[in-house]
Amino acid sequence: MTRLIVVSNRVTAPTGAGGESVGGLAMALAAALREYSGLWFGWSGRTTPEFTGQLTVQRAEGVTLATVDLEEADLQEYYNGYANKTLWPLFHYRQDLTAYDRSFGEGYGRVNRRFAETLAPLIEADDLVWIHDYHLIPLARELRALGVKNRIGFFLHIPWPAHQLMVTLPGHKDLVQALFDYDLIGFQTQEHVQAFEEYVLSEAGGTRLEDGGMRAYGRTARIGAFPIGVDAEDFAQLTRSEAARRTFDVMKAHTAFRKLIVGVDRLDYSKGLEERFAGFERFMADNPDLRREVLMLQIAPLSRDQVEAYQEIRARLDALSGRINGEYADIDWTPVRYVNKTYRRDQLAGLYRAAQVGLVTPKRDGMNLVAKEFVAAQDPEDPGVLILSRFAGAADQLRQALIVNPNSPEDIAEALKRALSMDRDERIARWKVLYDNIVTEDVTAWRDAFVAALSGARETPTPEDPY
Ligand code: ADQ
Repeated sequence: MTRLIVVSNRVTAPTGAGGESVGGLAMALAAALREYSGLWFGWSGRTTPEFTGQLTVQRAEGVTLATVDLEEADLQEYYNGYANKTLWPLFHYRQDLTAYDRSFGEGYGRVNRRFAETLAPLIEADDLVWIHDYHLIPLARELRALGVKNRIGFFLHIPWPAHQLMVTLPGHKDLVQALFDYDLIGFQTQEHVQAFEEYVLSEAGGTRLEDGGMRAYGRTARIGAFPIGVDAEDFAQLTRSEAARRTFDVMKAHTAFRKLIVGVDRLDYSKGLEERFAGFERFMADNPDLRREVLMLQIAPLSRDQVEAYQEIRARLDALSGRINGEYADIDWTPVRYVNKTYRRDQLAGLYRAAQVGLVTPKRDGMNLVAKEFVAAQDPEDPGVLILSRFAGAADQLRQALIVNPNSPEDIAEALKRALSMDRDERIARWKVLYDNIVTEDVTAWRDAFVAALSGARETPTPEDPY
């Protein structure tokens, strides 16, 4: 039987439906792995003084996890460095925050080699190998160098940037060339596919093939858009859980039945949180009569807090939320509730359900699963309204949301006003289409589409393309 081997930077033990939420990628992968006998390989999250390549293997919730520890220098250069100070900001259009430190590139190459050396002995002849995200772009190349001939697919969870931005990265050619050691390269949206193809056509002298593939650097790879989804029906079901109901009741009591606007994001500069706060502030300034009827709850757990840019955005958001409350709060009402905590999935479901508006306004986002979770959690008889950035990959599918430009506080303020006054018929009509979409294009559909494309890739190896 064909096994599936999933590889991602970080392996996090999946938990039950009501357990601690561990981020979009982890939830999606756990769901994918449960149905295949296979394993999930990646970093343990721990560091050791020296890299040993020692594997830790464990079973959790029907999934086999194989992890390896990294050195402190690996963590600094590969994870905090090349992944999160170079590729993440650049791919999210923040050239101003992008660091081009050569040692980061070296650490990135080293960790990908170490991953390959530890993983290669675990791979059996018929296994499909599915590698995830920007941390591991060169992994297929390293595996090929060790003789691995299996089908290997890559999925990028974040945007692929426009050609003109990509070429600002020193070493961009090498990075793209490394992608051609995969049989299948998957992106979140058609826009990312096009940006990638444009790069390959103009920078690598590549050609488009009739079957949706491309040829470049003497290799052929299939390329496609595979928009990731959520476990929509399961998430909808969670709203009926005990914890969700309790959270719902607490929110209703604490908001004193004011209308609740909710945002849930990792604290990250790509999520547009400053502009979102500014948009809410503008709404308050423009609508003195509506002001005291609403309350905004922004949940933003800290992430990557060893990276300076994340410390800076945190300080700015602390100041901004304080300023808005200082200006508008009263003895019995605080307009902004800003919380840096992580919640369980069932609690989040209850929170989303208690909200009249879901405010999802990233400046750039590969997909954005929060938008889909918000839709999943709504009451079909009385759903809330989703306000969604046009720069989230999810905007391609969720067209019945109120689509905004996240750079414009005025745009956000107007959408808030419209959402808060939208009548029930319109809310239901919009929500129905959104819900149908997230149920049809859920996480299982995503996995099946990718795995089917990977299985079908390279049906007939040629002498020029032996693997
Ligand atoms: P992220 O940038 O992490 O993911 P997103 O897709 O929104 O963004 O996923 C975040 C996940 O974390 C959601 O499942 C959410 O419920 C959870 N989460 C956020 N805040 C939380 C909190 N306070 N408590 C508990 N859970 C919380 C990356 C890309 C995205 C892409 C995903 C999946 O940046 O664009 O959609 O991968 O491909």
